[in-house]
Amino acid sequence: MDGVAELRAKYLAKVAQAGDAAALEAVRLAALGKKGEVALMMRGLGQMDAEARKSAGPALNALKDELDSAIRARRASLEDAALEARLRAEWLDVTLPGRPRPAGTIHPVSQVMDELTAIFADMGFAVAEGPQVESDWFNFDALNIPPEHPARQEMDTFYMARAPGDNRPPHVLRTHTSPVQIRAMQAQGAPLRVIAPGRVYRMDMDQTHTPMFHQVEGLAIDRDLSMANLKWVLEEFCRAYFEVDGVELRFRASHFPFTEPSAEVDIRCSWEGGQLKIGEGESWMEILGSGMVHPHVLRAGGIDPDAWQGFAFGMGIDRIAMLKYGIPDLRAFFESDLRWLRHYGFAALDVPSLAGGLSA
Ligand code: 2NM
Repeated sequence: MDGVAELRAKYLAKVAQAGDAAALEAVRLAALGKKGEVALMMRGLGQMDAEARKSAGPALNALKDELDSAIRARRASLEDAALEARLRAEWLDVTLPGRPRPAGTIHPVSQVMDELTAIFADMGFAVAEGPQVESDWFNFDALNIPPEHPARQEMDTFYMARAPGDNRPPHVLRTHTSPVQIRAMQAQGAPLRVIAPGRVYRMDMDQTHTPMFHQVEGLAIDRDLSMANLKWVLEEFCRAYFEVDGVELRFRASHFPFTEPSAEVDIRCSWEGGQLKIGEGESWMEILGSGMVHPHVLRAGGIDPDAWQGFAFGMGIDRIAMLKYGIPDLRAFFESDLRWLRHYGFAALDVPSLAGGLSA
């Protein structure tokens, strides 16, 4: 039966030409599928006489087996070729050097905030945040700052506008982060340990002042807290932050409306050769304000001053960043000069931790 030879030649050629798995499958169905040409011929065997069937049957079976093997072989070689192409395309030279580090850096203020957070977290302080636009009650009254207090005068505070005819007291841009502490007292009650880092605003602009700067305040409330606990916390903080064991602090009596007694805290340092060294020398540098929280302030926070005491402190983040990292000019902090940021910025991947090194 010469049909077999023709089919064989036709389908072996098609198998060889099939360029991918889908084309090959189409060839397989056309030849060997239920309605394929080989199946049709096999069905034709029934109409043949016995003699013809005797030679045609085995020939068709042999053809079926041969085409089946050819298709399998072709499929295997197509798969090999596809894998080969993929390996060539996905080739990777693991000996290449690393990519250059990303252009962005962490601003010194952010770096120092992360350092502060790690140090105080280790002493059990959580981070609290609050709005930068505050009511005058949270920014002043709650902190025992009466309406006639000089800090309330227009010259220091940025006041928000009210709609014409609205005579309620205007909101302010917070002049310290203390309102966050009042909110924390009200929301969480006593005992409490929080720090409040963030932006604050005062109408002041010269060599050492910008109208927006960063402050961190700390507040601890518990039974039987005293200035001794305050002093230990501040010493621990300075030791960890400035990374020197021999820090020495000096407390000077002072006055703040929100604390009684109040103290300004100086750190022993030396300026020899114009270089600041913390913990040695004969100079003292003021670094923060502190005190025992005034009973009026505790009450504003919903805390009973006969049952609880609190200590609190506040310091300028920008200033302690300048001291630690040798940055000379405050105003450059907020100019977004890329050369300054590249020089004083920190790599995005070295996150400060007490275990891993704060500024390593
Ligand atoms: C300072 C100095 C002294 C202070 C007080 C409070 C509050 F809200 F808890 F009463 N927070 N921070 C405080 C005390 C801040 O900054 C120079």
